[in-house]
Amino acid sequence: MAFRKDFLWGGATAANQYEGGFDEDGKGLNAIDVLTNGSATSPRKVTWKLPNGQTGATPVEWGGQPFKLPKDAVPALLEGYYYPSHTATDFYHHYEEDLKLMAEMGFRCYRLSLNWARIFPNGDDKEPNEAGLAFYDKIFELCQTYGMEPLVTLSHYELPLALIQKYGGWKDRKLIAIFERYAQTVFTRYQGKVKYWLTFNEINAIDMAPYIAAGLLDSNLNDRANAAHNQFVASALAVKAAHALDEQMQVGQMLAYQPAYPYTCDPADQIKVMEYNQQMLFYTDVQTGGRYPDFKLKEYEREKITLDDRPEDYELLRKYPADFLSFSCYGSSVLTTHEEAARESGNLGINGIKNPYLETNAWGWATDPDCLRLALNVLWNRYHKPLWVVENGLGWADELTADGKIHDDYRIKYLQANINSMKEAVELDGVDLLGYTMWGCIDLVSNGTGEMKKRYGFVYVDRDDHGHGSLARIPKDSFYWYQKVIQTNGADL
Ligand code: BGP
Repeated sequence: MAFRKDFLWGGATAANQYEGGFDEDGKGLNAIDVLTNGSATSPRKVTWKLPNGQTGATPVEWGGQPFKLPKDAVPALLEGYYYPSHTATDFYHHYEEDLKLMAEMGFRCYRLSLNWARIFPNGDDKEPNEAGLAFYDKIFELCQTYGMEPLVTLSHYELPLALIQKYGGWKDRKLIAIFERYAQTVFTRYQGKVKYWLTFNEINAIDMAPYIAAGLLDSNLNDRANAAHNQFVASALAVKAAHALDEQMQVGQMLAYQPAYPYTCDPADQIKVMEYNQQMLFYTDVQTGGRYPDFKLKEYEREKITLDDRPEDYELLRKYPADFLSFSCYGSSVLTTHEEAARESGNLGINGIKNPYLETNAWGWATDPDCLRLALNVLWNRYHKPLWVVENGLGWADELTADGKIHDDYRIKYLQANINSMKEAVELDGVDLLGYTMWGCIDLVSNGTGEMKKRYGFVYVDRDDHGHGSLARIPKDSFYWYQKVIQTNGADL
């Protein structure tokens, strides 16, 4: 048997894409609550206000386009815009039904995130919001009833909006202490109910989506470097707090990592891939090794980056590394210095270079049957820490057929290949793998585009891109297939 006996099979969601209830029971606004919807070809926008009352909407960073709000603009909720996170797929009012569906599939684990602004509505409030804390009590109690181990992300692109308005987001090191207090509050409250925690979802997204990942209003390098540093120190303090409270608690890192291939055998393409890996893994290098890798120090010197750091930060980073490593991986990408050649051969798609050996979905994401084995080996061989695949899945515009069902054989095919790839990493390569949580196990709003039609779930939710629909839950064919996978511990795919 390839997977360990206690392998944590399950699914994953994020509060801002799933919960809705954006202004209920004392919840404050979250950074994403002021993000509009976009599409496969147009970015989501941040809506803002100037002190003189002028308002507007600016596209978030998208495919390397620089992002900058007008001077003095602060993100704000405006009339006349559609904000997908406000109702999402309404887990806030459907949690009993949804957790029951997860239990029916046999989930041994459920990855969710806490909406920070539900607990500290302004981020730096004197007291936490009891109603917010109580909501998650109910969730964790149900998880216990069903024997599902929760895996909880403290900040899955969730940041109280007030912390952006007041401090400009994670570029300000004051957020470290604010986050530490939040972490301590929830560790204490949920002690005995939650053992596994993650600090920042896809921490390296600071480089690709600075507003979403760190509440930055500008994609300049200096702010991004400081935001990353502050999140590193905040993560180390979370590890310290968790261990001081309960030796059983484990706090992991979460990275977005997918393999990249050179488009040609030109060594320049191979260098591009090497640099891509350096940049992706920089975050894990720091969170496991406690020091900045040399290439990054050189880059900061070259770019004249000034970190607002302290000597004791580095002691914390050394003393409190992440307990385990988790990552998201959906496919793979291709890099090249020969864009012209790729365009001429028809291999340049909406998401950059298309891999002629792989299929892509309608959003240009390549489905790669070997991506997990490759990614797991890179991470295992470099860090030798227990690994956890916490996001993987296929975004598809599922259609309800006349029989009232969703026949998502394409999703089953994708998952068969991906789970098999993971199995090879365990069986053939000896990777220590703790679990697998398929992304968006019950349909939710897309993070990248804010759309509803980009669905990942085993369960369909009746809701469209404009917020209409009954919110009824309908198990897809993949629901029954995954049930069997879990029952046989991955032996029967
Ligand atoms: C990851 C995020 C998730 C999720 C997923 C799929 O980057 O951690 O929040 O949404 O990607 O992306 P999308 O929703 O854009 O399809």
